[in-house]
Amino acid sequence: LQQKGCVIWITGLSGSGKSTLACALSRGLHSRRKLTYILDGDNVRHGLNRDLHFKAEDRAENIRRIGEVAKLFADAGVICIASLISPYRKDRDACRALLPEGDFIEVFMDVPLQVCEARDPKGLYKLARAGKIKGFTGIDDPYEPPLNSEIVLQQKEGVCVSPSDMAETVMYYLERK
Ligand code: GGZ
Repeated sequence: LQQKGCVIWITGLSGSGKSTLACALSRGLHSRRKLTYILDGDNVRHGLNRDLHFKAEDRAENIRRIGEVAKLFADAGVICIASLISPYRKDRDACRALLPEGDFIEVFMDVPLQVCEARDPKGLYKLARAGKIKGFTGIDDPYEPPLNSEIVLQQKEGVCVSPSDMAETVMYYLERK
């Protein structure tokens, strides 16, 4: 295997495009003959993390476990793509601290709440606004935006950047390193 492992940590609100970017990035890296693995919060919550809910301690534990698993993949030489809201800075930084300097690449999906809410692909914002989901990130639970992420992908209202273009931005960063 001719590659070095690392963790690409995609953070952002629900509906900001984390999973879509993870898939596009994984596809792009495969076509460059790189081995990747996606750890998606929503999926991992069906298995390894099915005992966890959305209160702050549970999110912290969700993030911690995904960080530890991502580190194992990186140790094995895989480019591990973690996509989860990971709303708290402290928890993301703890995952960063598990890896050697430079091996944790944080990608911030900087998409305004209004845009995510307008997309509402699963109708969850609507439920949260109606009070049917409590503690929804961005509505009645906090999201702490990264201050020093390696990559910021901005999606302004009305301007659309394609997932493959976003994936290119990340791959360009990886190639330069
Ligand atoms: C935020 C929630 C919530 C609450 C369910 N708050 O966009 P989705 O639907 O498909 O992905 C979201 C997912 C969030 O799981 P994560 O593991 O990424 O979150 S965290 O990093 O904060 O632990 C969303 C859905 O679960 N979802 N309830 N209350 N998102």
